Amino acid sequence: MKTDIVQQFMDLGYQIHPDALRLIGDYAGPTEDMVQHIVGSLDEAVFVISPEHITRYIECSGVQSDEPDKESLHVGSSFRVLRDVTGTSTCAGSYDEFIVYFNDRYMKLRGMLEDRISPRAIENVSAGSGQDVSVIGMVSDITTTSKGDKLIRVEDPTGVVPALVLRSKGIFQDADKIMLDQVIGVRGAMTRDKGLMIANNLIWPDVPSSYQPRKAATSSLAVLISDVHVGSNTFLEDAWNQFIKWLNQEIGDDAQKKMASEIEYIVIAGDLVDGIGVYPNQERELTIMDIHEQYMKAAEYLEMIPDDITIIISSGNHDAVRQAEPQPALLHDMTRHFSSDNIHFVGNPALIELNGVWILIYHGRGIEDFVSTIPSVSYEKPQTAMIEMLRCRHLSPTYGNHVSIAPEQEDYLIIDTIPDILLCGHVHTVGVGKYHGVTLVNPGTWQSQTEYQKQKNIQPDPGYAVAVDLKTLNTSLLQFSPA
Ligand code: D5M
Ligand code: ZN
Ligand code: FE
Repeated sequence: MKTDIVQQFMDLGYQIHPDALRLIGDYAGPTEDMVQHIVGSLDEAVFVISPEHITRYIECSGVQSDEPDKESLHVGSSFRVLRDVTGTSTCAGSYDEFIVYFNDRYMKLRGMLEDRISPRAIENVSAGSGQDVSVIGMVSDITTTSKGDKLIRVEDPTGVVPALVLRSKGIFQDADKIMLDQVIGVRGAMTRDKGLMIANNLIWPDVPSSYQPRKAATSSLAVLISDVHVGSNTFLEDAWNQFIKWLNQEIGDDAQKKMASEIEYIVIAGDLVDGIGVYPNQERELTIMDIHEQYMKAAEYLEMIPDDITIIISSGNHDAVRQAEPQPALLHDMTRHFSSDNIHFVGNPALIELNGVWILIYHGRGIEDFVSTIPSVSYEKPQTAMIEMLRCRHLSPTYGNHVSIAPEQEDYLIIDTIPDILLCGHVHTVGVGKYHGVTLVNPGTWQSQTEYQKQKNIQPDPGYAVAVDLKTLNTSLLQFSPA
């Protein structure tokens, strides 16, 4: 049956990318309309079936009928790690590695854009005249001209073209959202003499608005938290203890206790402890001065959580792993302090599956770049940054600003497959939202305002947790204050 699909593509004149072949081979769902569906969505100039085409088909299939395909729904309780850099890092930081890294980023994001745009190689457009052309490139520079227009430099492996977004055009408001080093599609007209493109369309890789999230077959709750910062003198131990009591059904009304009894998972999006030497003079703000003792204290707290709750912990910039992203999971040297076998450590980012629902966990340093670049994105509403991540299909597009990125052989910060929930932390503010079917959650922190945040006027939202019903993807915001 699988060879049949491959043959059908070839009969229609298409080639199949080796990774796409592998995906077809691995896919166990219904395939009757696969060829027709994929070919029908392709632009005329596309001759290669890419892995993205197959993934998109798999993601959309089975959910287009009114009744979800029962077999595709997950029954029972399960946790799986789907994607994580932990244990696979190859990076040493050489120049060649940067080329491989950026090439991987370009090719993957280009694959996502090719359905909607038929690009020309940039070396072939720069000499052109007035006609409409499309390119897909990485944004290497953004400037504002003296007339107030935006000039962006777009690069592909063959060349560079400057594209002008005129202030008078409707697309200008989107030009404000372009991130340096993101991959973008530009459609426009080449000027006759200057090798300049006048942009008419800007196209983001994005998540299709028709995206239908996966859902669990039965009701179960995942509680999402972040930035616990155990060991800091601003860690809110009293509020945290209330949270633990609620998990143990020791406090709350009947409905709140029932809710606690339905929790299957707790996911922590990084900064479990405050760490040591993360910023200058940090020791003045610590109650636990030793990193091992911080993790031992954290383990003590987590051991108070009922055993039947599975806990997944991702790394953050205060944790004892390399700072450059992607960050691996905590090493044995620290995880040995946790004796419960219901605790799992994953990297940052990490894509996990809980009862059939895919959750992309990213601590969220990239939010700092989105806030400093895009005027409409703010710390007060972290979900506004998370929407831009999904539009760019990248968690942290800009190289060398707030986020230090390690050049792995592939770009782990790309949002390759669309998650059903995007969970971030780091900025210590609460934000919950939906974008094109994806649930966005930033559950704030368990740390009150620090000295640094006071100076910068950062107002944290402490003591929050977000519960998600994995069957409906409905969220509830919970707040815990000292008893
Ligand atoms: O960062 C929590 C928030 O505070 C996040 O918005 C960054 C900001 N922050 C905190 N400390 C610093 C320093 N030293 N430099 C820059 N920004 C900072 P978290 O990493 O969770 O502590
Ligand atoms: Zn934090
Ligand atoms: Fe952080």
